[in-house]
Amino acid sequence: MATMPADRSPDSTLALLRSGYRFIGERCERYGSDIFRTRILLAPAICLRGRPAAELFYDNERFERANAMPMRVQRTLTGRGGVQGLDGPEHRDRKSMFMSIMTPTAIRQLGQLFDDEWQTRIPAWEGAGPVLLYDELGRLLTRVVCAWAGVPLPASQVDRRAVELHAMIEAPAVVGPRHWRGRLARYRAERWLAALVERTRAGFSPAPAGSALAVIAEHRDERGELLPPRIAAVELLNVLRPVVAVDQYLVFAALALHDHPAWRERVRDDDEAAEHFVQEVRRYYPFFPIAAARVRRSFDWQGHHFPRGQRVLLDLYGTNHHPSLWPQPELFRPDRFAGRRVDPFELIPQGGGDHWAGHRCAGEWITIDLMKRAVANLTTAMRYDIPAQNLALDLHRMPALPPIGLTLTNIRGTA
Ligand code: HEM
Ligand code: MYR
Repeated sequence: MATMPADRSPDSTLALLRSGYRFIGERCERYGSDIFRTRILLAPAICLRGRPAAELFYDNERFERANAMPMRVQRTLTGRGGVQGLDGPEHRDRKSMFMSIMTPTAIRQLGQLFDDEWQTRIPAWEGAGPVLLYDELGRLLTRVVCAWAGVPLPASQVDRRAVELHAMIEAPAVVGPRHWRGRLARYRAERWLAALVERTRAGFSPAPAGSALAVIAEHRDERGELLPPRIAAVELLNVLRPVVAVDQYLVFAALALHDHPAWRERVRDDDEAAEHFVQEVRRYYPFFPIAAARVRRSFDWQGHHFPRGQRVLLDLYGTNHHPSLWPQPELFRPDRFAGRRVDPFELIPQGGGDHWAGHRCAGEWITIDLMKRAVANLTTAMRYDIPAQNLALDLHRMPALPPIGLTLTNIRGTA
């Protein structure tokens, strides 16, 4: 057996929360190894990064997801009883429910709603003072995703639901009030959506055919049973929350356009350049740091032993920044995607492998589509200034955003 480098600390949970996105990468560099042993939440865990590691991690024969996510992540970000923690036939069934929502037509409809809403907002932004892009896009995406998903949302409720969805995204990896706000937000949002599912099933709040609400409320599992209302709420939130989370990538895209102004011209009329730009935003900027699984049954890999039940953490950020996959990984260079096949285990900001068979993100195509539309809107639908402000990314904080999330001023529509 090869010896696996090991962290000396009796427990590294706090170090992981404090180091943030570089926790695994820093240690891999220190140990000269893409695999090492540590202790997280008082139990042994194996950390991995790189292409072979990603391919291993997405092998369903070797890993499972039950009890893999720390409870603090389940109680805020993902919820409990949803697709993220399922395995085997149950996962296949639930995942196919999500994938059935992601048709090209549905993705186009969401994108059209997003563009329309963006156009509608421009006059309000023109008259306004500084516009905080993260908050503004959070509200915009909340309206758009609820309309698309068939979830009724009165105008008076938009702010509150947007704040709740943001709270869930910001909470999993922090301690203190921000974490507790995320827990409370999840509790409230699950109650709201479980009641909606019950009303929909009873015929009081009909959902448009094919909408996420209709698909989830009517879904029957492999035993022919409807999902319990609370689980249906968790799954509906697995659509609403991450669509709103795309706002972080949209802020990063705006930041990248600001830092690399030559790309403003290049993305404008060139779809391929826009595609490379968006892929580089997903690769370069930090968002979902780590995926977690447990060893399903013991095995050996590259001379290392993986004992049954052990937690394994795959460094998504670190794989996207791995020096052997990405020359000069700390440079933002969209051209690196020119002529490069996008490999399912190399570019993994939203997980790797296959969307249907594994846990790769169900919303990856939506994310890419919304990012392209936002880049087009930022470069063609309006002009704006970015006043002096602190735009440094804080890689110690998960999720990382510039401190006040990017402020635009002097917005003018071009229409
Ligand atoms: C799973 C990231 C947007 C729905 C995941 C995973 C990651 C991820 C890392 C887990 C992969 C794993 O466990 O191996 C992101 C990021 C997004 C995003 C960074 C950008 C904002 C979306 C969108 C949707 C979505 C827009 C839906 C409309 C899901 C679902 C899963 C998932 C349902 C669970 C899949 C499963 O367990 O099989 N996402 N996601 N995500 N994502 Fe996303
Ligand atoms: C979603 O809402 O599902 C997509 C985006 C969420 C990004 C959240 C980033 C911070 C997560 C820290 C989790 C640590 C996992 C071990």
